[in-house]
Amino acid sequence: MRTQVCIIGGGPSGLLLSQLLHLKGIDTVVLERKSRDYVLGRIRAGVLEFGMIELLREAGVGARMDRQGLIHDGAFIALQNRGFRIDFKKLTDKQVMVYGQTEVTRDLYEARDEWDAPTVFDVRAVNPQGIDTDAPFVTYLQGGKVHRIDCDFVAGCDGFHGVSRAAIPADVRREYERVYPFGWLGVLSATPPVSHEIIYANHPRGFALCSMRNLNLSRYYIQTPVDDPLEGWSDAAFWDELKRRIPESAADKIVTGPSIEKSIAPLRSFVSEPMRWGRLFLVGDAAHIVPPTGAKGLNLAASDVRYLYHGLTRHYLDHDDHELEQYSEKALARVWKATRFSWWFTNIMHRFPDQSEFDQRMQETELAFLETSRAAQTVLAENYVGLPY
Ligand code: RFL
Ligand code: PHB
Repeated sequence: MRTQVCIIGGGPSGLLLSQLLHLKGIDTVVLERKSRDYVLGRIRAGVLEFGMIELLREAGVGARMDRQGLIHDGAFIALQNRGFRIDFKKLTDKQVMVYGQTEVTRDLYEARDEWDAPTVFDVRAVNPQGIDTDAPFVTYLQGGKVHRIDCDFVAGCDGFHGVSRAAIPADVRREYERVYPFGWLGVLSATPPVSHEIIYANHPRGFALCSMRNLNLSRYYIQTPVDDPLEGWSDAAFWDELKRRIPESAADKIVTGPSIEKSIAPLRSFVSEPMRWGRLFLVGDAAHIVPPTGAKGLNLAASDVRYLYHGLTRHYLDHDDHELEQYSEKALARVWKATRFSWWFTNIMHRFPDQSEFDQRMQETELAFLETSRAAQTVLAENYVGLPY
């Protein structure tokens, strides 16, 4: 088989890139290791930056999002029984939208159904080859047979555990990593959210987050030790712990219910450079991971997609490779800024096991400064709604 751009990974990055290129008449094939149902069953991100919202509209998949997504003008920072609000709208004139990654992915798969887009599920042993030549190709196993796709470019959209990043020679690649000594235990429940805006709670017992997917679906998280077994967390234990970490006014009115999904996610910051090697381009989690505190992971994937989509469009439609050549540099500049923001927000909101009294005072002072300084709040808001592309 032959295509113009072979896309490894059918998560949000791969699907959005394929959809945007299709609208410009550029052919793609998407190879996905799992089934469609498995991909749609993963509960992940919930907050879309305004830039991603616009990109989804441009891709022709914004209709349901515009009907069902919840526009948020701000968010709360809770400090035990006190707190303050960051008003994104007032400070930046921009807003974010709460619309789950699951829904974004569903909209993208449904859009693919309309043009019979080539998607190969349940692939094994995916191997990008010849990426430093003019004739790259990707081989994979399916149904016990080896298949080969010849292409002009390979887009590695296969997430943190994918194969694409490792196709860049080790002596070229530089990886930067910080692993945090805690995880997030997340629960999804079919209950009305406790607050109409997201609450980020700093508490001596650990961080907690109250979020949502829609007006009858809540998403809550609590910081847990990184090696905590999930089996130790009954629904009752989760709700008890969450209530202890959020302000009493919220704890008193929270509606609890059985968990529909419960999982623990480790927290890490990770950046791999460069994001391009020959004819291979890394996109999204394949190249970088941020802790979820700033809600940046999916949004960064979208900004990578946008840079690559513009580069490939210029290549095919205008025979101009300038943007493609700048892909890695441009994407990484934005990635590092979001990495900084997510690291900072994680540091000020969580309890670290080795936190000294000095570290604790610094954290309290960061929060006190944020509470009282309009400039500090503007910095947070500017990053939260999304830095310019
Ligand atoms: P994905 O979603 O991991 O998709 C990669 C796809 O590639 C497939 N794959 C392969 N396919 C073929 N061959 C191989 N060898 C393959 N290896 C893997 C996988 O099956 C998968 O389908 O990466 P992508 O597309 O770059 O998207 C990135 C986002 O999923 C991720 O950044 C966000 O979910 C991060 N994230 C959040 N981001 C936000 O912007 N806002 C949030 O509020 C937010 N909350 C979160 C999050 C991530 C979380 N977890 C569990 C990691 C909350 C959580 C709890
Ligand atoms: C979510 O709703 O899953 C969510 C919201 C905000 C975050 C992270 C996750 O910072």
